Amino acid sequence: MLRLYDYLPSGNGYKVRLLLAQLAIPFELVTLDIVKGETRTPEFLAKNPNGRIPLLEVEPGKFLAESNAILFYLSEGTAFLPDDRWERGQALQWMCFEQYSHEPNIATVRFWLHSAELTDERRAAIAQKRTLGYAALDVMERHLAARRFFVAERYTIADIALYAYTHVADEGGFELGPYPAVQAWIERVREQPRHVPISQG
Ligand SMILES: N[C@@H](CCC(=O)N[C@@H](CS)C(=O)NCC(=O)O)C(=O)O
Repeated sequence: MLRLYDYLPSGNGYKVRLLLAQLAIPFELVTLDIVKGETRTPEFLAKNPNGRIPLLEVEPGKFLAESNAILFYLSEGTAFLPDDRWERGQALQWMCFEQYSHEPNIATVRFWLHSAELTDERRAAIAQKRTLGYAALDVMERHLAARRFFVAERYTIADIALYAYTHVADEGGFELGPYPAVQAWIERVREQPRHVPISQG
């Protein structure tokens, strides 16, 4: 059985939990507390030298890190990953956008405000991250203004990757009021079969 190393408030981890639920793939969940440094122990670093969750153990001793790589791996051959070469390229484009322009800003501010210590250095960095986070939301709003989903007009792993931190952006102080197309898309994602919330606790 697949084993997922995860931290339940994590949106990166949630992407994987959501896809596994929607594919109806059973898995063993191993939760680690990242705030207590549980992904930085020698035991965990032997599994993922980058010291981060999510981490998927696909078979004993064989590990895959990086949430979007895990989405890509799990969705191969399913309706969540387009077959068409151009649509696949677009899915990867949005997943790279998520990792470079969205997550480092929107997710990081949420983490700092909720789970981590808000040091002076982090407080100073929040203003710039807020500007960049809103810039990412602007890009999403423009793209979704005339579309139902990010790629191929249907729900794919690109939507899962972007939904994870967008739907909890308010927890990082991001106001979604000025983003009606993003809000409508959030609802469409939520209505997909076998949807599960980020935290069921
Ligand atoms: N690019 C990675 C980011 C993973 C990541 O930042 N994980 C965080 C939680 S969301 C983590 O494990 N942090 C613990 C640490 O850095 O010690 C992905 O998409 O999976």
